[in-house]
Amino acid sequence: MGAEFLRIQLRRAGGWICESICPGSEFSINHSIQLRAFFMSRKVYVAGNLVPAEQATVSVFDHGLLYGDGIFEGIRVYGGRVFLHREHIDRLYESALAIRLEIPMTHSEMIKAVEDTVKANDIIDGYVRLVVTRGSGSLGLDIRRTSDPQVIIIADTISLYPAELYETGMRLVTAATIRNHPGALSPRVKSLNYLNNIMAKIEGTDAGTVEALMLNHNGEVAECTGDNIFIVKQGVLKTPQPDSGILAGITRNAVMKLAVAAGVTVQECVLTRHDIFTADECFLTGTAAEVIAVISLDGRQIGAGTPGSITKDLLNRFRKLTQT
Ligand code: PXG
Repeated sequence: MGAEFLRIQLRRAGGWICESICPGSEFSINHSIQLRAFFMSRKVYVAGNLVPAEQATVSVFDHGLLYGDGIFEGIRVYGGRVFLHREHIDRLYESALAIRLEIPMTHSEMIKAVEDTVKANDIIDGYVRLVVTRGSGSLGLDIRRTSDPQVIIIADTISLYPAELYETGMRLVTAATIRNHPGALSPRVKSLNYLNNIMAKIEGTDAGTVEALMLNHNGEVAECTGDNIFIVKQGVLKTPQPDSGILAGITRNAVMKLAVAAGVTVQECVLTRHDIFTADECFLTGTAAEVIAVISLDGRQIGAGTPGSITKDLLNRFRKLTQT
């Protein structure tokens, strides 16, 4: 749906009914209420200013759009506080360094801009999407012919995995699509090109799961499409090392620290599908997911087929951390 079309719909007199979408129907009314709520209340940070969402635009010549040339962060807000803010901003700047993108703001300016955006949108519990694009340029790859990297900050509510999955645990399948080879584009860069993960996510969706496991170029376990993976075997917590071709997740790091504090041994090591099949417990971590149990992989039940005790304990500890 084009922005101009949305604008016309939203400006229509007579109570915001999107007649041309589906005249007078419940869908039309609900849809228009949602659109109005989004556009009327949201303020988006773009080009150094907080502007109404409908005015938040970037050029079609921006290389973020033309080539996926840029980086992003997904950050949670709990109780009005930006969670692990410094860690996310540090990772953003590391991604920028890796792709030779100069962010036109300092770390502290970025932190303030995120906080201002959260406040302007009255977000108490929600989500921040922070995007930095290469900026607009010519129809060619040369970064020297681009200018004005764009910093975009969107603060919104968050959509999580269905609540019952936190009780039951989720099923997982392995995607045929492998994770990007670290020698091509390092998965440690949270780049605007997520097609690798999206292709794997489609495979999960086709198989009826909400996530999919991705292996690396060596056939070892890497991570899921938007979450890191852990197993528990004989009381030891294990997770693939960053070099195995994964995003070094901020939640992953926080959970490893919580585990150590709880007296659990943590190992970063090579894991295969066999290790997952034969684990006592398995769970995923991510900004959106927090900590969520996995109860089967490719039709093989993991452990007792229910969320394990260490998984549940770490979820509790993590939730406490988000509230402190
Ligand atoms: N691996 C990948 C490939 C991810 O994209 C994680 C692991 C977990 O990292 P964090 O730092 O979040 O613990 C991610 C994060 C989204 C969305 O909107 C995706 C992520 C985070 C937030 C939102 O799809 N992925």
